[in-house]
Amino acid sequence: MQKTAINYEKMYELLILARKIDERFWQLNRAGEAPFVISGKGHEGFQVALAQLLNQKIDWMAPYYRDLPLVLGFGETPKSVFLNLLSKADDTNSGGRQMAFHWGNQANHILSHSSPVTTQFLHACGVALALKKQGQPGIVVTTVGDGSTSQGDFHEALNFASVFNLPVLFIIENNHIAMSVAQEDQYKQKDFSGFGQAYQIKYAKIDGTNVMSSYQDLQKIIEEMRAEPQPVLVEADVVRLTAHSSDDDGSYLNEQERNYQENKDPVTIFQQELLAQQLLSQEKMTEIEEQISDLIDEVTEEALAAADPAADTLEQFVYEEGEGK
Ligand SMILES: Cc1ncc(C[n+]2csc(CCOP(=O)(O)OP(=O)(O)O)c2C)c(N)n1
Repeated sequence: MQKTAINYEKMYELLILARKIDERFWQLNRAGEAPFVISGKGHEGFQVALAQLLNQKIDWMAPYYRDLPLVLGFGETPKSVFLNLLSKADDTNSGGRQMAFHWGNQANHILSHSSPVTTQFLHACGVALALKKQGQPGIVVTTVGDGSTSQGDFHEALNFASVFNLPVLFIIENNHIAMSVAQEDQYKQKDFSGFGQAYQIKYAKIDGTNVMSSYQDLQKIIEEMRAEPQPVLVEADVVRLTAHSSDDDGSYLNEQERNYQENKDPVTIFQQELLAQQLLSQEKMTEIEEQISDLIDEVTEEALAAADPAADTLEQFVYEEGEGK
């Protein structure tokens, strides 16, 4: 199969778009406009690569709350994620019903997810089973944090996908902390390869802070999954560059932990590699950054001015509508 050229500019645009949206979200939170922010800052590297490798026409996604870059790369627009943040009437995810960062958009093949962590792993299996039964192509990508591997759903999903040989790409975004609980207090293994072995699923560990190496690694995995449908477990090593959410201050991390994380910022790593390999010039990067900043200013204003859901629509989009339902 002929390989398409890697579009570094597109990946840089998505990376900067996600990072700058995230920064604006925090500003809106601190300004009292957005009640809650949970951030993918530090998780962006592999997501930007993965978004390029998926085919939205046939693939599906069951993401979790740190996946802003992934959903932006899978059809969500800057405006739609701002409307979601602010629970506005025209929020295409849920009309302002779902908690912010619980994306879901059938038209974009993005499953709405529940707040109990890891439920999306089982939903992904359901979609993959349907694809398989209907003889449709496509893979399902689902993501989760490392602490969430303690949930039963994680193990049920891996076992089910293994037994039924379902094309699910399970991704653990390992930022080595679950809220304020350190890795060593959550699980004993050094990595998650043992789960691959236990459930007889291929396992790969990738540097999720590095766009370029993530692209190479994920490309190979996805090509194999398309050639021969099968589940794969990927552990993406990432960093969490913020507190767990806007509701805590991250003071449980010591200085050494914070320094380590800041040195693994995916934006800096990608910028350095693009420049070193002369794939994008400093001028081009600055131009992209300025354009995106302008776009975000525009979209922020539009989203803030957008209408809130009307009270008499309260019961819409929550339960199936119609008589007797
Ligand atoms: C079943 C369940 N238990 C607890 C919570 C509260 N909670 C939300 S996020 C979170 C931490 C999850 O940590 P991890 O899986 O490592 O993901 P991260 O936030 O680090 O990306 C917890 C405990 C929840 N949403 N669902």
